Amino acid sequence: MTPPPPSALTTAPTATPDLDITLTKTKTVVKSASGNCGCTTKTDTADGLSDSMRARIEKHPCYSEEAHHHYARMHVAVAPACNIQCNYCNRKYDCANESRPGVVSELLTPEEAAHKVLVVAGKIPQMTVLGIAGPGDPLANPEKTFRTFELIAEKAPDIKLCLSTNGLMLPDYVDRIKALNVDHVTITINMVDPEIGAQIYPWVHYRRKRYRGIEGVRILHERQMEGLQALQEADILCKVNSVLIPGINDEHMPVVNQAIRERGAFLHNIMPLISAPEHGTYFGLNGQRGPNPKELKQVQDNCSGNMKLMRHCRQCRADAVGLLGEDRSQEFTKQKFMEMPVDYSLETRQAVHISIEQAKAAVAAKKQAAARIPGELSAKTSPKVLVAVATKGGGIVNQHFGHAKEFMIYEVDAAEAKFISHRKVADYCQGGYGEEAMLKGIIDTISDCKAVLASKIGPCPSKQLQEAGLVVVEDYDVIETVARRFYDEHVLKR
Ligand code: CLF
Ligand code: SF4
Repeated sequence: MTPPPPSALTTAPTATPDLDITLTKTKTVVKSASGNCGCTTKTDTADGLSDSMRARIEKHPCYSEEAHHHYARMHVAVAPACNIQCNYCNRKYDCANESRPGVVSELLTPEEAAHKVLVVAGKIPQMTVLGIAGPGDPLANPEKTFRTFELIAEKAPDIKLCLSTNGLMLPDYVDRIKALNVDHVTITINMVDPEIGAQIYPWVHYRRKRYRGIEGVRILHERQMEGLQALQEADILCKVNSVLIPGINDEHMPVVNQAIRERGAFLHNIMPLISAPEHGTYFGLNGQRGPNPKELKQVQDNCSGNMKLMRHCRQCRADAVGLLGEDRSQEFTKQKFMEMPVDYSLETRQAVHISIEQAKAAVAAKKQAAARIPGELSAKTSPKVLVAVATKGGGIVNQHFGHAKEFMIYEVDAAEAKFISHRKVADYCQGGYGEEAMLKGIIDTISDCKAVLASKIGPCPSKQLQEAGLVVVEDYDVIETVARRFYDEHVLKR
């Protein structure tokens, strides 16, 4: 098959992120002058990595922040059972570790899952990773999990296999994981002190016996540490997810961070507890709240000097499909994908990946060109400001303000523009009309930012954003470049 040209990616029906970086539309329209901002760039989140390590993560959207702008993942829900109880989980919903509670998955057999993966691999060629993350624990369902991996490894060898587990059964399966060439494993570790764990886990079911309270938590903790160590010895990349639960493990998180670092974890993903009474979880029903964005950032910052932190997690559902932050699972319900023909072509996929790599290189060059050499005004002395970015992916400001379902938040100073989080918002454009109530919610969500960067913003939201003290920037360029222009104009000149 003829490889598609890079430009074909901009119009592909797969909603491939807009990778048109010829940037002919580039223009900066600063509609207000009430803020600060700017930037320089850092070209890669994988700083300090060896080439071989970079090669292992460069197409994994969770392990590489840069990759998540370009590459997609999908999950298949083949693992319904679980062997522990977390106080933030209600099993009639997806696993809260790796999904949004309240979203029910359709369970698949390994054969159905393999068909789905091949269908999606044909329709979304930038999908590079297949993860099994629930809705229970994959290693409490080992035969279904490993059978699914076997089928996919056989039929789609270019897709990376990824596994997320609570760790209880991990030490028993590291050899099998290695043999299947699963190179990325996530363990959810919320504590290394069983006293704290006893507030999170009421029971653990281990080797045909149920252990309640701290006795069970001790087993879980020991098995998690043993599993982590074994992954390191087997040279399998391990990410640790930790659910941040205010008042329970927030002050404990640096200790968790240290323990996992010592045992070779590659990446730490500290993510907020999602808790609401309607989820029917113990925490939700008992008023345990999740952290606010400031609290989350504070804990992440406290741990960030020690190892790589993941800040772009979207807490996906167990049947997620698409780029992180976009949810295309409804396009691939069981009823739909079972009727879709498989159109998997390794050659086509490789051609698309080459195009993506070319686009990434072009973005990196633009970042490099915009890089500031810190002078008198260094990162230490220059003010840090937050900006909210509307993007469809590709590392580019390329989305209309009204179409954004989330904003990426960058922290900008004289040295760099650094991605720090994303914030979900209600879609402002409802059937072509802006909704006032939505706009108020959006402004509240990004009120601590100094600017909004979008490819287009209508006059009405623009006016209200300015009245709320935000600078409105219409531009179409690499995110760091736009942020840099803004910072120069509104921070340095002042
Ligand atoms: Fe899935 Fe998890 Fe693999 Fe990624 S998700 S199994 S490592 S392919 Fe990623 Fe989703 Fe966050 Fe998980 S954004 S919830 S970290
Ligand atoms: Fe739920 Fe996952 Fe915890 Fe099991 S490990 S109880 S599925 S959140």
